[in-house]
Amino acid sequence: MGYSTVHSLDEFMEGLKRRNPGETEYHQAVYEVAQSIIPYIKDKPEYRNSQILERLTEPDRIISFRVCWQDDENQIRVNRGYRVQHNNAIGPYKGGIRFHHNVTQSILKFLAFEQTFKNSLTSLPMGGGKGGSDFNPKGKSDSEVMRFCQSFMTELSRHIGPHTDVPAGDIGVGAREISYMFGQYLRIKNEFTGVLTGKGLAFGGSLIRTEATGYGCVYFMQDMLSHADKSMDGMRCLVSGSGNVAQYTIEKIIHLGGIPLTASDSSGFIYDKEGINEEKLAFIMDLKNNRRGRISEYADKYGAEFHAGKGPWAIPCDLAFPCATQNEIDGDQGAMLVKNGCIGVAEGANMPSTQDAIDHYLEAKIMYGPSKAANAGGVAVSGLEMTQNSMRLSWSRTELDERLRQIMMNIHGQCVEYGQQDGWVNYLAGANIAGFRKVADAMIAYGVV
Ligand code: NDP
Ligand code: 2IT
Repeated sequence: MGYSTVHSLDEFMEGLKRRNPGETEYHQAVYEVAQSIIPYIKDKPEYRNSQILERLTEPDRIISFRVCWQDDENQIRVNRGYRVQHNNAIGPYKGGIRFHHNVTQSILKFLAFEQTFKNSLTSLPMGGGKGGSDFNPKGKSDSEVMRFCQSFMTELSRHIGPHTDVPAGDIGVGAREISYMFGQYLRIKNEFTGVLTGKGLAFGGSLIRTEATGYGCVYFMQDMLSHADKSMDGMRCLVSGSGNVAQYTIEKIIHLGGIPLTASDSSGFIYDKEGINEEKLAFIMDLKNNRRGRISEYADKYGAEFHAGKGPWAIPCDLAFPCATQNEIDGDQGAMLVKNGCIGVAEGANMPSTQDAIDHYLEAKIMYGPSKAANAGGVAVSGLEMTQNSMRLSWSRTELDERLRQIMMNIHGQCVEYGQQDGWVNYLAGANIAGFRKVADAMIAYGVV
């Protein structure tokens, strides 16, 4: 059924679910966007008549492939690799690669879909894509990770390129994995190009990329607060995760005078009533980045509380920064945050709040910075890495941090422009509409493609 004949969100979602059976995360991500876009395009025939929402919810292509590798016991292992190339209307496909045992096509489709709107919000010329594998890096040796990455890139290299598709990191893919993949791409193609971002500084990487997602997320919160005549000073902050995004979120909260109280991993969370300071953060960074240890060690070392198996969302706070994974805040936890007085949520992770949790934030009219706006700093600096690679030069740390700051401010401005609703800002609607417009306008200009 064409959208021009569809009248409601429910009808649209029914068709989407029929076309994408069982892909619950993808349904959730599309619903979250469609709830803003369907009312927006209601009286705009240029969008409605071009079936724009149906075209935007059908990925350009999905590549799925076998990844064979040998473990340290010489056993042959088989995983599945993917690249979802969602939309390249405004630039080459761009988005991370995730290695996690729970990766499915549905999860990568939701991430690639979200990435399209996020990348549009950065105002840089990047389309949306995402890739990954159900490979579980936990407990694997460096050699095993290297052999997996080489095998994964052997196939992926056929489908990417600096003008086609430029992957980067995500959960389970950091500096080590990007280096192994970039090295393999070089061997196969004999071309030194900016085909991946998040590279090491010695081979085309950009300063500030490592920090960018976390810093950007706190900058976005700072902008929401200042729009409401408030500041980060003394704010009690809950952070989840303890990987790349969480670490630099905590660092920037400390720099701006906030008090980070928690960090987590998939086994549970630590609650440090004194606040995580620079020294304790250095411990987390060493624990996670060099020793690949568990967050419970923090509790042993600093005498903080450790709570097994759940997120920190029941701890009273002023601000929340979910930085671990999708659906980590359910409806009850979202309600708990609001009840305990939380005034702002900035999402470092992608889709960390369920729709029920979002409904609680919107009903209470707290400042809710959705992931496609709040965590866009990472991909924005990836875009700047692409620019530097094309020019074959490197910008300074100060210059890059200033550009990141400007980009986050610009995203905040776009959200306010399109999300202003009698007396408050619906940042979710603002981000969805602003991200949508640029991609949709490009697609319509291309005709029927
Ligand atoms: P990392 O792999 O560095 O860290 C992930 C963290 O989240 C770890 O602490 C991990 O714990 C925890 N985690 C992962 N899966 C789960 C789970 N199912 N349940 C509970 N905890 C979990 O990844 P990043 O920090 O890079 O990514 C975190 C989030 O930020 C993701 O949603 C990602 O998509 C998003 N993001 C990342 C960007 C980037 O530039 N890296 C950019 C924009 C968004 P454990 O070690 O126990 O698995
Ligand atoms: O979700 C994301 O925006 C990322 N994982 C970063 C993507 C990128 O290309 O830098």
